[in-house]
Amino acid sequence: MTTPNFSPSISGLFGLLGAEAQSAQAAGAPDPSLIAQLANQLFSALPGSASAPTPKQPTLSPVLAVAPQVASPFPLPVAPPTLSASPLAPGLTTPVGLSPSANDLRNVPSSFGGALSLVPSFASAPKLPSSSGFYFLDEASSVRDAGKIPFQFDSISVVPELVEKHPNRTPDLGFGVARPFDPRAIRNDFPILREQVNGKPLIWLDNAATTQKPQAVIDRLTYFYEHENSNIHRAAHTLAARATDAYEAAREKVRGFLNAGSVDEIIFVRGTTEGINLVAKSWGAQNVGAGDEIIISWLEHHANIVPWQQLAAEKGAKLRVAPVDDDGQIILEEYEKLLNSRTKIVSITQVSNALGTVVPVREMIAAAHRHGARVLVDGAQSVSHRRTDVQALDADFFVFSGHKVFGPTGIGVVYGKKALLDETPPWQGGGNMIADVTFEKTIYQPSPAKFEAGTGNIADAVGLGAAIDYVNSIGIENISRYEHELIVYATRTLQTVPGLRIIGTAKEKAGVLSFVLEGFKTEEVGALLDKEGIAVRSGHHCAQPILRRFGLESTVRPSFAPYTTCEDIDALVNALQRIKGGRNH
Ligand code: 7TS
Repeated sequence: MTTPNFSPSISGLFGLLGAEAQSAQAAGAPDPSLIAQLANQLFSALPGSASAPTPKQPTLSPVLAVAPQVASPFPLPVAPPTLSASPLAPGLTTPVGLSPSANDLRNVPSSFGGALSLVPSFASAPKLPSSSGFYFLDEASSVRDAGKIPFQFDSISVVPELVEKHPNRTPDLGFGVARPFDPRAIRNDFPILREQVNGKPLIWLDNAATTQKPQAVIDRLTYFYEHENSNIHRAAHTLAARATDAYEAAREKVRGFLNAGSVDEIIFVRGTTEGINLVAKSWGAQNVGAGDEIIISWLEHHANIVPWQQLAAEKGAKLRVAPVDDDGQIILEEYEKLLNSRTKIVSITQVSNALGTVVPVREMIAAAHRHGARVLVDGAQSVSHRRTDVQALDADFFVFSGHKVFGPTGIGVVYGKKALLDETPPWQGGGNMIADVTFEKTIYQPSPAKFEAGTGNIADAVGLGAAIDYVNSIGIENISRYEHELIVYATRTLQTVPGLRIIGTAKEKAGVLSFVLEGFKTEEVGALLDKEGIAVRSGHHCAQPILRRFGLESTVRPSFAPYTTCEDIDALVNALQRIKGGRNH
């Protein structure tokens, strides 16, 4: 076993605890009292306690520093462990190999303030029985999630940001930690993941195109059609009331999910594409004129290029494009140079669907606002990976698709600031959006009805509400944290495939990796992987300009979700090794 390279203060702690813990591990299930004792020793050494050796520098979780505990069935050449650990879980860490249960941790003192996260090192130990779990201890030092913790852990970390955020006992820590985070349990929620494809178990790595649907969403749709189905708002009968209640309850769930100020700011549309078109063709048509400028970036999906191009052509306005560097990150200084008093709107993605780059939209919005421009954020690739707070971002418009966040297809959302929506004319006219119609004149409803002409996608809006409940039950922060580790793991292991080049090397990435494989067309790689039951997207991902920026017409793109496991990534890497090896022979 490789010895983790811990900082001196922590290696002292390991010296204290490591031998016992590791021998317990070697002997099989560790003695619960030993675990409690170890945990007590660990926590008595916390900064702030009398005997604590105060760490000189924040100690990183050894997430990437620990050798695999269980031999991989795949002969996967893994890069030597390094201490480039995730900064997400700083704090004290236990020795490797602990397998605590809820009861074992009952005696942990609460001097640290009430939040403890048990973080297994799944990234470095992909064959552990489970991959992740976050548990929180309350002030009384009992584990909130009663019962055995069914995982083996490589580390236990006190998470300072949680302690700060939740200094007092908080029944719900604010982001739904109702159940342990376990990708395998999450996977079981998705019936389609039990499918066989070409005689192999399906490995779904095309989440950026669409996510799979949990049973809870499927059941909610069925329930709607079995018990609630009606058109909404119009008829005064029981089912109309049920359908209307369900639809409006979904709107409230979306409001909470985005942290919008009011449900009046939430408009249901078909998806991101329709949402951007709505803004371009209503707000844009009203506010963009000849000589005005619209800014997008090189990272955009075609859905965030074409509607603006059309608007610019129609109005005699100019489309300007913020460039990216060789890592695929927007060059902020160049972006700022594009802003001026003629800039009417900036429309930018929060996460690139082709490269996975996370875009610093908050800073870009602030800069645009300094020049009096409005900003639309395309959240299609961000909402399922990180918390969205439209008020904190100060976004003027924010759009996303339900199907990319475990909801149904055909439903999406436009968030718009209320004052803006009040001034914006409707896009489409028809039923549902009017207050009064004569042949001379129509008076419109206020937002959101003003923008929801005709019978909307009622059932799927309700399904999206169920998807949001589902995400909340896992906790979006838990998802972000886990997927960060997955990306780190996938980046490292994919690079072991000879001739594989990752496209897009931004510092911060979410959900997506893109690559090309020397000697193979991307569609060939996609087809060969499909034979192994592995679904990835190969092609231009509807983002041709950014791929051409890298001299490419297409890439292979695996993309991740909380049900993705390190085994899925291993299977991908092994299949690629075989594909490459086969061609070499
Ligand atoms: N914006 C971004 C950033 C996207 O990734 C997508 C879809 C859209 C807009 C359009 O969303 P829609 O739901 O209206 O189609 N992206 C992808 C993809 O990457 N592969 O398939 C669809």
